[in-house]
Amino acid sequence: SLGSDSAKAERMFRLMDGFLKNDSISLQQDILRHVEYTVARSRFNFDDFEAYQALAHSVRDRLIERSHDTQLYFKRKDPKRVYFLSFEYLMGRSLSNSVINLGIRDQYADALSQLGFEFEVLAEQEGDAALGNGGLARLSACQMDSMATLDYPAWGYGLRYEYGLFRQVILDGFQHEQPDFWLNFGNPWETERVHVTYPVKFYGIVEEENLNGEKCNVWIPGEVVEAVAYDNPIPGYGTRNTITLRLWAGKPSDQHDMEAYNTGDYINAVVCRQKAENISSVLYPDDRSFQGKELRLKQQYFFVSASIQDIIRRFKEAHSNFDEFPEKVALQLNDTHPSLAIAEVMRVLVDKEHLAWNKAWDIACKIFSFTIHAVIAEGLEKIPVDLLGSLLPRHLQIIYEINFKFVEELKKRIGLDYNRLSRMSIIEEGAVKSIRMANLAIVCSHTVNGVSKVHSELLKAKLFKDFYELWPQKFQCKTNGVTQRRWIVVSNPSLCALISKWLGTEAWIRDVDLLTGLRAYAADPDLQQEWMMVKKVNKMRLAEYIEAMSGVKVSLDAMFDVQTKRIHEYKRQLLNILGIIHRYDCIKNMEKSQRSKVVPRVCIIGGKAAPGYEIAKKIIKLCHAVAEKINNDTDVGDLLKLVFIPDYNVSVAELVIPGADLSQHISTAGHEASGTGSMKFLMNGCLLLATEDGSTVEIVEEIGADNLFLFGAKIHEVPKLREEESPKMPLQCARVIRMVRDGYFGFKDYFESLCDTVDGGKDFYLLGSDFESYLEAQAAADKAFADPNKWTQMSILSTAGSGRFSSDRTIRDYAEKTWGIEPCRFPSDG
Ligand code: 6GP
Repeated sequence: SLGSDSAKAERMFRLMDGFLKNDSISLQQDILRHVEYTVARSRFNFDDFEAYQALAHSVRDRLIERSHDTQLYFKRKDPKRVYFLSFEYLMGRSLSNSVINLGIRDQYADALSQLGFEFEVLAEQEGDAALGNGGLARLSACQMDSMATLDYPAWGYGLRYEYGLFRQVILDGFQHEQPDFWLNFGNPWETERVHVTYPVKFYGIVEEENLNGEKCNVWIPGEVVEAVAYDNPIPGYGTRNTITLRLWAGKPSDQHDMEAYNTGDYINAVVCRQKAENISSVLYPDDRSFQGKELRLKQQYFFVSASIQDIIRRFKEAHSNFDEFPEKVALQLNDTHPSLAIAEVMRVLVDKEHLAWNKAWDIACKIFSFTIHAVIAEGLEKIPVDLLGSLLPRHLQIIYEINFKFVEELKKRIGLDYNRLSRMSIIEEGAVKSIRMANLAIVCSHTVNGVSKVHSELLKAKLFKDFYELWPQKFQCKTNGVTQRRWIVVSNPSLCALISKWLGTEAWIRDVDLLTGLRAYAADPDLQQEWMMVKKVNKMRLAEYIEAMSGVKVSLDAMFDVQTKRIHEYKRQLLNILGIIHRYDCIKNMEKSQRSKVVPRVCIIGGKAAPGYEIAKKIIKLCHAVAEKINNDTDVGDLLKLVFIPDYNVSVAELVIPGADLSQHISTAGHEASGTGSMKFLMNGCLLLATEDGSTVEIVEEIGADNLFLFGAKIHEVPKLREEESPKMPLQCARVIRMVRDGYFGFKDYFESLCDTVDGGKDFYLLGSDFESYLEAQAAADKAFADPNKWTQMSILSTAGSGRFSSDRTIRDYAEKTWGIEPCRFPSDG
């Protein structure tokens, strides 16, 4: 016998000879061991991909060790935890980020070189985990990194889609979508937890039963699907803490369908079960347009139900009284997608734990907080009542009950103002009676926040004015941030080294406010020289990539002008393209002698369009048609190039952002809730050309208006401009649209409806109105670029002022002001 638990632990520890070691020999041995026994290739014969797999597994071992320590420690300390519920995460690659956060990148690079491999080359073998669409999803990933680094006791929950965001393939200038079966080559980072599974119920009926004289609702489901956990470790930087992103996948359940098997229709029964597994198979590729689709709703409930069961199980391991629940649990709703969690918590507390309704509601109202990422009401999810009623009959009853009690309470507060009551109701009457998920989330959450100052103000003044007037104390602002670990340290190692050298410390990687220290050297010729060199190296990398992807050779002396983000009318990639046509037209019409004054440009556009978004797809095609014309015009040569970077994703962003001189964030004012791409460009010393929208307003506060190029209508001017009888259409703008309409770039008929959106009488996104001011801002950028020292100084000041836009700041703010949690750091020196 092994005797006591501690003796057992002691012996195991000895058997394992302590924990994994990080010296070069141990790392080499580990990698080879994984080549031989995990990848099952001979250690005398394996290629780069197999080397990457073995390397990833050896890193994973170290992550697992740390995550065990972290979880055990959390368990022992039992702090209040935050559970971050998000339907989407854009994690990208994990290898470089992991070894950097573990602090063993150099050791690995050394070990690999002794084995005859290069770290960077192997890192390129990794595919992206793209379980999300755009800003919201990448924000979740950045926030996980900050939660781990700041030692918060946090869990991320989400769905393990088998197909991530579609791959964008461009054929003849048109976008085509291809499935992203990212698991095809295995995913070395995740661990399947075969024992962590929960049944998730759908359909069926609700019956009233008598339980010890009390009425009680029992939901008899029509379908049960099993959710199984896949754990993904998230290592913090400069700490041993490693938290978990737990993603759920569908598995057939044993609980159901026994009947079918017994009646002999075996094959059909198996096929039917497979359908159930499909719940988690594919990510919806639309950001912000919702459709009341059953599968989408099933996905939402599936992930919410499994997560809540897991959270309650963990709570019950240490507690027996639900009064303590709000002291131990904070639940963060990342947009409306997970807001069924509210009804689910109520169902579990009332129907299963048999708490009184009011008591359960009181608890629910103390644990939920809600972040809104949308600007327009149309962007908010509404679920048809019929759909919800058939899929989740008990939840519909619960939501009706919540709404009934809310409206009764509201009548007492505001009287019988029926317009207002119907605006605020969780149920929307109308052609299709629906549930307003945002209203449900606001009614229950103790805190509601927008993602930038202007967005948070808009929520209070417009979108949720009624709620703000009722509960002003609920409304907060949490300006987004991004993690400097991924967006400087991982993606721009030369800049990282340069910053550390001039600041004399690496401490800014955890304490990003230290970046302001760079301000003192912004005019220093030595720093400027080195800063320019770093940019040059990154531009070289990007130029090579561009040539490989599109065959276009670009000059490193040109200004690299980048707009990469999802394609949306409100983000105005079309304004950018029309501006490029104008630039081309000007060069063509210029005296040859004047051309030497033109600042050469490489315009880079990238991003995906939702598969059903016709106008966005036409914008992509127009970009290619214009590029075709310009890039083949030898008369213009290096003065102007236009390239579209296909399949923009996290790993492409890591290459593009450090190589950009200028980046555009040119949404019609009042439409971008925050914008986080701009923050990544800013950190990398890229100058912004932007409208005063979303987080740009706060960037201006940090770096000053003379360090970026602002233009366009302001938020408060937009409604008035839209009301004008005939929209403003300056001559230059009319002229470039004419060129498109006349077939100058081909595809005349195809582009007609696209041109209509601008000069068809409505110009909803105000391209015409902002056009002249856009050109002026572009001219100012040209002028500044022509003075390299001035430009470099602005660039240094951009990085120096980017500290406020770290997700570390955002997460600390959430932890202190919203979640009420404290750091819980595993006691070790990292
Ligand atoms: C985006 C917003 O459009 C963007 O402005 C913001 O920076 C980002 O969220 C993070 O807050 N929204 C989405 O990606 C989305 O899908 C439902 O919203």
